Amino acid sequence: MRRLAIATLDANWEHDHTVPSRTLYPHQWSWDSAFIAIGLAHVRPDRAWRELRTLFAAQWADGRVPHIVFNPALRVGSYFPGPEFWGSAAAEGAPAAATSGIVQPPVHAQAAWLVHRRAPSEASAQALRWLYPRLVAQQRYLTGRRDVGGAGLAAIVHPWESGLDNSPAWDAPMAAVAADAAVMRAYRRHDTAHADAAHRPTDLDYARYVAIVASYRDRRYRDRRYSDQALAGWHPFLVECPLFNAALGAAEHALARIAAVVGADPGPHRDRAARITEAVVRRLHDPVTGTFHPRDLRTDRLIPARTVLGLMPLILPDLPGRQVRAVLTEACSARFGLAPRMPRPLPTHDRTAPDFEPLRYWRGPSWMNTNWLLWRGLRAHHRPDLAAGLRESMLALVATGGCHEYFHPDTAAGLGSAAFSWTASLLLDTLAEG
Ligand code: 2M8
Repeated sequence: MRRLAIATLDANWEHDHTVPSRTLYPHQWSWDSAFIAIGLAHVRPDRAWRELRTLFAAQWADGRVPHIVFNPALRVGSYFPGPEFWGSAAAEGAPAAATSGIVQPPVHAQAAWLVHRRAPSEASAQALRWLYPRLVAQQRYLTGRRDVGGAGLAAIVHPWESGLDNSPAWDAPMAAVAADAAVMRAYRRHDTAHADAAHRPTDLDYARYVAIVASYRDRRYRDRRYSDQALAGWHPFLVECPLFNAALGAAEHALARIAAVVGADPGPHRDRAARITEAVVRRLHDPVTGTFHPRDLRTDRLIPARTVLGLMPLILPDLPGRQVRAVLTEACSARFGLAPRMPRPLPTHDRTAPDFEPLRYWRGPSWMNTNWLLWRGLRAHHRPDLAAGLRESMLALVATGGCHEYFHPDTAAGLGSAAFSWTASLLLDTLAEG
């Protein structure tokens, strides 16, 4: 399995970054690169740092780290929506490289810390010194311009920013976005040429994805908080996501550790981490369901769907005991099946829900990254029994399905891309840290 993982990562290496998949995602993706660096640290540490440096070289002046950095050498049409659709060059403060204008969960500080901790050296300390101000700027952007709700959390402006694109969590806010599936006749989807359409988002989903991007792009991705351009006034999709904000808080914990290495003050990071955890609990925890839910800022209501997103605040090391227990109850229920002995890792959606779809992307299949995050959270909260059960099931998943992008949650049959980078890299980390 280790050999398969290394071969997958080597085959997906593209001169200064790793593509998530040669067929489906041939450019550089933001949170993929963070997960990839974590695995590369075990086998190709220089490349792990290169991966993060390449991504942050495309950071915008306002601190946003774009979710895609486009490879200019690829032909037009190698991914949809491509650089011509995003039009980043027209936006103020965009880098020279063509990028998207949206972000993904900020798991990069955590990744940088793990890469350094794996083999601390003068070179890794130097890499941290380069990254530290950039990671701080990323946090500043997210907790500043993106604090649309005014409570100290970051709002996502597109389902793609969550990383769980078509999660049932987004059905309600997406239903309010005006779009017609027929507009997709004007475009050529790239994903359905490489993967089964029944395993991917629908055309109506895509029509809405495109409409939300167009709305943001046409305002040149401006998102000042207080002005006539404030996102709250016009943007069709604004949500506080539990995974995204748990990553935001965990990043401050990682930055506190990084600060100590680079000679900066860890104190402000610890303070910010505490404030984010408090806000995640206050804004996103529902004492009735016991789990966390996204908050739709357009209605100021919690979104009722119980998806794997609701378990992700477990990655916050300072999550209060009451919420830790509640999340574990949810994770160990029939909805998700966490146990000291479990045949399969957690699905991405509540197995008992009527809209659970075992084959469709983020609406049911098991993914390595959400399970890896939970595994880390279980260890942080001293549940070695559950962490061990989950780890075994993750290894069995890849042993059965290979380094696929996602997996049937019962059979472990591989779905999507057959050579997917973060499956390979997180497998390496899971194997190493047994
Ligand atoms: C998927 O998202 C992209 C859009 O960003 C797509 O569907 O084309 C998601 O699984 C996302 O989490 C991931 O980062 C990306 C690349 O692997 O693919």
